[in-house]
Amino acid sequence: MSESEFTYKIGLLAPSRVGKTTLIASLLHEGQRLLVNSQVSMSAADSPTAKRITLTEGVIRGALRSKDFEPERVPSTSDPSYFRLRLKPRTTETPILFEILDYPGGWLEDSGGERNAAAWEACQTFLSDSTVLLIPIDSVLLMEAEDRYERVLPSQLAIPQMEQLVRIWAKDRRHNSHEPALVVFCPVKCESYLCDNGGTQDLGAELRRRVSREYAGVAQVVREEAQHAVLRYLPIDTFGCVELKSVKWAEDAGALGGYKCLPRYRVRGDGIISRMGLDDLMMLLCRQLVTAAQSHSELTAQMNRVRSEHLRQYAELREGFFRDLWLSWSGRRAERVRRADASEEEYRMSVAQSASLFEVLSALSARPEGPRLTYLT
Ligand SMILES: Nc1nc2c(ncn2[C@@H]2O[C@H](COP(=O)(O)OP(=O)(O)OP(=O)(O)O)[C@@H](O)[C@H]2O)c(=O)[nH]1
Ligand SMILES: [Mg+2]
Repeated sequence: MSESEFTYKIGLLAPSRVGKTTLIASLLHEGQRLLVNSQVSMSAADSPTAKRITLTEGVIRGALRSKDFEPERVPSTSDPSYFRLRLKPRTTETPILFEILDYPGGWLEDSGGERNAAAWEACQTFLSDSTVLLIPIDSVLLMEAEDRYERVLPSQLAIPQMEQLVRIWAKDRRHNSHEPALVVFCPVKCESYLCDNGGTQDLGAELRRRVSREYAGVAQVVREEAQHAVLRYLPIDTFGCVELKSVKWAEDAGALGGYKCLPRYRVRGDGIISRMGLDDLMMLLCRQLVTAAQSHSELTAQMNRVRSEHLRQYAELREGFFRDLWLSWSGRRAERVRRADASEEEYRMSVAQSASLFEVLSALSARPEGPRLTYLT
């Protein structure tokens, strides 16, 4: 990681098996697709990230080869890991790094358990430091839990745990109210409830109603603690090529609420992934990230300007005949001038960085928002 790199943290908040890892792995693809023909490129910033993305993709593509998609064939995350994506303008050397922490969602449910309490602590620090919070939501669980199964929702969606973490996050945002703060509620696995990506029924309004109902407490916490935070709603298809065939509810003493939801999917067509909503997510992230990066770099530029002016004045300050003679003779004056020159150069560079970031911002936010993206009211 280079020193001038601006790192932007994106926090993901969801219990196990919702689709965090799949969502993160899909972001790189979408970023690259979105930036085709632009002055900006996106790539995996390190080899572990590249490896994790290709591994996840390989498993998913394999699972979509058969006629039926069996979710259990995709393994859960066992250890926390950082995904780092680099957004880089072609014209300058100043990239932005997107850092996303992926962790076993089970840790959110039981605070890391006995063995991983310390590691979970570190995950929570990362989450509360993140300017953007993504909340992936299991649409199948939410839409299929009727009648007697509805009571599993608060615990299986980990709503109380989420409210706690979101409160900490929102308090931190309030302390940094000059920075943008964004929460995106992202229903995933929603291919069978929306009709704009191969689905046959339109239950979009019902999905949204249920998200608003179940996550009302989470949204309330954000509004109480960080009034400037923006809450958006964006259903995402990371597969898009599957159709829910059936859902069974099995009694399971180990499952929160006593029942486990077991969905079965049919693979549509040739099982070619057809992502939807990720372009809007990428655009939202970039807009927020670059706005923050820009204000950060403008601030740095401003600080460098003040410092550079101060150093120049100091370098040129006349302090009386004998003192001036000593300053010149001892090389102190030359040293002051050197420092002022270096600082001026730093200032010029930080101004150039602001300009290049603005270039990225315009390239990315030129896209109009898609119809799936709305505000959570
Ligand atoms: N139908 C459908 N299935 C999905 C989608 N996204 C993920 N899945 C499946 O849901 C299961 C869980 O996805 P993961 O990405 O591993 O979930 P996770 O949140 O990382 O889970 P943990 O690692 O246990 O925390 C896997 O079988 C995925 O293939 C989606 O958009 N649609
Ligand atoms: Mg995972």
